Amino acid sequence: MTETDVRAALRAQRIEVPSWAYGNSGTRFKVFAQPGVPRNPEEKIADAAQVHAYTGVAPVVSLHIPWDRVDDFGKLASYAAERGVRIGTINTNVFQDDDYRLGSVTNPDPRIRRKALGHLLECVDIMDATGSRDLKLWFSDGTNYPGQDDIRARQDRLAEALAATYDRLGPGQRMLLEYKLFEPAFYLTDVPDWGTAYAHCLRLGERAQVVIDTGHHAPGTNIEFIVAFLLREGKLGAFDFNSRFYADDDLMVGAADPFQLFRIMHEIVRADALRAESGVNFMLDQCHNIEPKIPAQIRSVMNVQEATAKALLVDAGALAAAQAAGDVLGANGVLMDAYNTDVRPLLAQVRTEMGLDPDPMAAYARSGYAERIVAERVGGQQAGWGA
Ligand code: RM4
Ligand code: MN
Repeated sequence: MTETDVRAALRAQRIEVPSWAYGNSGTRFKVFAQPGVPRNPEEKIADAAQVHAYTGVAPVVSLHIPWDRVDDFGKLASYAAERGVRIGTINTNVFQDDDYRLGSVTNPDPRIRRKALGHLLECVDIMDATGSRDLKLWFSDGTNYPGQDDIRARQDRLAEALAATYDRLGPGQRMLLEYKLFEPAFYLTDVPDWGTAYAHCLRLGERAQVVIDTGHHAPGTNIEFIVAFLLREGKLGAFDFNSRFYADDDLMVGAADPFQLFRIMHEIVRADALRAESGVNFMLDQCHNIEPKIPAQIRSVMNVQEATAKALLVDAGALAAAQAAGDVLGANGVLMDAYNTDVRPLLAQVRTEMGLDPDPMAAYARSGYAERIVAERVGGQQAGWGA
C-alpha cells in the first residue's frame, strides 16, 4: 500500500463512541462523580460531538436503552445531526431490572421472558425512529450454581427470543450478538464465547452477526484468531473496543496491550475490512471511572488510529513472501517493523489534511469546553448506569 493509500484509509476510518462513556461510572465499590458530567442524552451527545470535532473520525454515538430513553427519538436524532454526529447502535439492557435475577430471555418464568423480549422489540422500534442499523444484544444471563437451571433449556429459550427479535428487524437492520466469559453470573453464562454467539447467528441468518468485546475473554485468549475466523465467515459485525488487565476492566483501548490491538487491526487490514462497506462496526465500550471522560475518549480514538496506521504499514508483499518461504524470523520481522514505526507524525499529517488540529488532546484542552460544562451543568441528576 502506498503512503497516499494509507493516509486515505486513515481519513476514511470511522469509530463509534458509547453514550455511557460520558456519564458517571465506577466499580461496585465506589462511583466517583465528576463535575460537568451530562444530565441527559442530549448532553451526552454534545460531549460525543466534541470527540468527533477534534478527531474527525468519530461521527456516530451508540445509545443504551433505558439509560438514554427520551420521548421523541426522532428529535434526538435531529439534535445529534445539528451537532455533526448521528445515532448509531442501539444497546439493549435486560440486566438491571429486579425481574432479571434468574435471567432475562433465558429466565425459567415465561412472564419474565416475555418482558425481556418486549424490551428487545421496543429497541427495534427505537432504531426505526433513529435510523439506526444495528441492534446490540448483550445478556448477563447465567447461573451461579451447578444444577440451578437446565443448560439446554436455557439455550432453547435464548434461541426463541433471538429468532423473534431477528424476525422483527426491518430491511437494512442487523442484530449483533455479544458474548462474555463470565460476570455477573459466576458459574454458567448463556452466551459465554464467540462459538456460542456464532452458532446462534448462523441459524438466524445473514443479518445476525457477532460482536467482539475485547474485554470479554479468558486471559491469554488469541483475539486476533477470533477476528480472522469470523471475518472469513462473514460473521464479524462489530467490535466493542476497550482494554483490560484482569477481567472486564473497560479501560481505554490500547492502554493495556497496544500490541494486541495492532494484531487485531492487522487481521482487519488483511481482510480489507476497514472500509465502511465491510460492515464491521468499530465501537468503543469503555468507562472512565477516574479520568476525565471526553479526553479519555479522544485518546481512545487516537489509540485505535495508531494501531490501524501501523497495521496499514505492514508490507503485505514482503510478509506473504516470507511466509511462503517458511522464513519464520523474516515474517515476524515484517510485522514488528510496522508495529515499531512511530506513526504519530503520519497521523498528525492526516489530521492536517482533514482540516483538524494535528494534536486533538491539546486542541480540546485549549477549547475551554471542559471548563464550560463544569460551569453550566449545575443542578439536575448526573447521568450514570441507571435509567
Ligand atoms: C456489558 C457489555 C455491553 C455494554 C454493557 C454496559 O458488559 O459489554 O456491551 O453495553 O456492559
Ligand atoms: Mn461490550
